[in-house]
Amino acid sequence: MPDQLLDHVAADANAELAKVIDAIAKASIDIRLEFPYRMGIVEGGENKYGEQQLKLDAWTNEFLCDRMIETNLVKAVYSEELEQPETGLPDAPYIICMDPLDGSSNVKSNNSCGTIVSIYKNELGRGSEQVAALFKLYGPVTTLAYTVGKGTHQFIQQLKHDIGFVISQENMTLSATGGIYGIGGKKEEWNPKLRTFVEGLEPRGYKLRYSGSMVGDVNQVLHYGGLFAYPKPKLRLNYEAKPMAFLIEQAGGASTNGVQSLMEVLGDSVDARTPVFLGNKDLIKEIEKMNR
Ligand code: AHM
Ligand code: MG
Repeated sequence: MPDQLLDHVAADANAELAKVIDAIAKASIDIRLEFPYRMGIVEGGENKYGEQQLKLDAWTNEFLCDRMIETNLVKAVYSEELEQPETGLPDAPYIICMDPLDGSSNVKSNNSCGTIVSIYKNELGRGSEQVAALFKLYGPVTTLAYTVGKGTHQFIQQLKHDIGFVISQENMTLSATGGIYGIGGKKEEWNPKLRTFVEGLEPRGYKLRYSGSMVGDVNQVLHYGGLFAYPKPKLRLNYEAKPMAFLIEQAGGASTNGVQSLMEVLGDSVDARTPVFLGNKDLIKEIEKMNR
């Protein structure tokens, strides 16, 4: 069976980028095999954000770093779980930022989680300088959505007969009607204008669907349209916000930190956190207008 994901990325970008994305995709089977084995086992340590690290967070981080570096196409991997970037060949073309296991607080209860990856050429830059972004969702099946700036495309990992990522949706487009909303954190952390805006969503037809993992929640918005937000600056600009903004914008949506597109925000450090709003353009415009 031809490798549909590899061929798609090679056609939309180039063979080298396709090789890196393919290595990330192929790591999914091993990652999933570790879930039942390491589920709920606490590492005992904390990551650089002072959050408890699961055995699975640490294992997935190391496994993915190794798979990326061994392509010889990755110069450095910055990760939510690493104090210092993991380095590869100094002349390799790509720089990666990743959240190896997003939504790891969902692991204990067997709810969805995923991997988020952002890829730059030569050096880290603004979101608009990403050459690719992708997420994998470890749900009932593994899906992968990627963009290289030519639309957002979804693949499903087939396990029967031939293992491989098979295209399931090309050029995903956020639905303009209906839609769902999912907002993380506590209402008391939102400003009064935001509270009023959120209260107005259901009368406008939006339905609450919130999973507790950014990958799961953004994926729902990609499929049904609407809004995902985490207004308190908890989520990470480089590891979570920028790649998801690229994927949503390439599907016809928009992103903001409340004031400007997440694709243009310059954080004050590689580990910076940011408020995140991702979804249909009209909703994002309203949020920015409200903050002016
Ligand atoms: P993680 O990368 O450590 O899992 O943190 C990110 C996750 C997101 O997936 C999700 O949107 C958010 O944290 C939920 O956090 P909380 O349960 O603290 O509100
Ligand atoms: Mg995360």
